[in-house]
Amino acid sequence: MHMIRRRAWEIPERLVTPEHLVVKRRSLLAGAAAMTILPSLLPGGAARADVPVNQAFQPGRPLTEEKYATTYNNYYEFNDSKSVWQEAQALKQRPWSIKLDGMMAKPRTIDIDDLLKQVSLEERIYRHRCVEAWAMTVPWTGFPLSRLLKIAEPLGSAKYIVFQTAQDKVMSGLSAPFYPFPYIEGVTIDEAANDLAFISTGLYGKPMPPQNGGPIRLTLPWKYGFKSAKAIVKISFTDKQPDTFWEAIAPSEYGFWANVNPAVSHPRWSQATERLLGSDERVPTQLFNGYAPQVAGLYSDRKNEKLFM
Ligand SMILES: Nc1nc2c(c(=O)[nH]1)N[C@H]1C(S)=C(S)[C@@H](COP(=O)(O)O)O[C@H]1N2
Ligand SMILES: [Mo]
Repeated sequence: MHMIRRRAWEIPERLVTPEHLVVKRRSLLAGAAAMTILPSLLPGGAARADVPVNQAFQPGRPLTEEKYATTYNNYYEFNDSKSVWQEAQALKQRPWSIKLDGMMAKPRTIDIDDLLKQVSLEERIYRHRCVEAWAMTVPWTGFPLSRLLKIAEPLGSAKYIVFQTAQDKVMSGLSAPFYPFPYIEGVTIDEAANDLAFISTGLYGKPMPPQNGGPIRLTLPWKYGFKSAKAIVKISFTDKQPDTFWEAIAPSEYGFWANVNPAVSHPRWSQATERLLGSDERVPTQLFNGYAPQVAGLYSDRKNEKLFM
């Protein structure tokens, strides 16, 4: 049978698989090959609208229910209340372009859909750990940040990649005093090249909801959540460590590295445990959010830096 594979964001909402089928399909595939192309499960034999699930990333925890992950959000451009999802619907997701600049041979602006034509999407289930000690486990659709590095072609002398979030008139929090918008985040080129570093354009098999950072955001699961900038409009390459949003606000509380570590307390609270969204269960926090085997090597030469705050 000829099967048409559509990309997640091209799917009309009515064709998206209901959540209970997605979960069932995942457990069916649990023992299958590392990357699996999914068969049709839609009624009427319609082509499945999905991307391959990368089975290399097993979260070891139940998925957070979608309704919690999409209604409890940090997005200070809107407000600081966690209840931004309704207001965020006003952020237009298309047209959307991303400016690439700084230390690169060909600075340019790319349309998001032109970028997405150059990548293969996959789904990965990652744990997410906010510095405030809540956590979730969700399926992201996207592509490795290393792929974006290849497309952008920074100069060999660039040491950092910097992400900047949109500033749109529908974001009512932008006028709040005190916060140094735009939201800027960055990592080293070595961190960006690590296979865990991900650019996400979807969540739960659907286009990324605006409140979760649609249409395109960063996903760095071994770092506290604030490193994962939402609604990216600019990506720059530089040889200087960038002044990041939260570090500028409170350097002793939210450092540049911000790697998860249960043994290093935030100045105002312990990081030893985390609260799972939905169940409110408290579970132990893990070093690098449980991703130490993949990322600890990135830091072997940086023992004297404040890697964990
Ligand atoms: N632009 C922008 N990106 C952001 C934030 C923000 O306020 N603005 N909050 C960060 C924080 S603190 C966390 S925990 C995650 C939350 O992502 P989620 O709402 O998808 O759970 O987004 C991060 N990215
Ligand atoms: Mo966070």
